[in-house]
Amino acid sequence: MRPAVPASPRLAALRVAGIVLAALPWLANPAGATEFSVGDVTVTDPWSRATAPTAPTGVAFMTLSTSGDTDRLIAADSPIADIVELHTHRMDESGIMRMRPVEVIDIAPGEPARLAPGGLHIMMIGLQETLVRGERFPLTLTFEEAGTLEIFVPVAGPGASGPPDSPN
Ligand SMILES: [Cu+2]
Repeated sequence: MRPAVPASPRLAALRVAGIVLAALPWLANPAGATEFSVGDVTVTDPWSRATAPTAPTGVAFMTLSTSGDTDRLIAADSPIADIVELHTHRMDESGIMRMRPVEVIDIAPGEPARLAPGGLHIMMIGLQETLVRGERFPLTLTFEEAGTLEIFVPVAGPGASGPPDSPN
């Protein structure tokens, strides 16, 4: 068994509301967080944002943690996009935040990698489908040590700042 992720007030509220995450085709820990695991690596609360029908790109966010040694996310892939890249945001010379591809995303023991708006994210380029709020899409993550893991990413509203069930 892996250590449980601490419950957040949001997730506690979800349980009170009687939303049964366990009925969905992904793993839910007792705290109600959405989790996927392979080897020592756990992916917690993946989410994405709805896109306009003509949008060429989409993003995915999540937290990556390891219960063992250091690992690295080295690739991502999805049938809904032509290319999937690992990205971060960096300030350019003129003070504008711009996205940049990164080769890997490090996951150190006790230092989860938090993919979130304004920072690290997974970029889906050449979207083959519109990302619709309330739906989810498959995403395959490849870790250097833990190997390959397929997750399902729930889609939140277009301006969401967190997973679909959080108050936006
Ligand atoms: Cu990006």
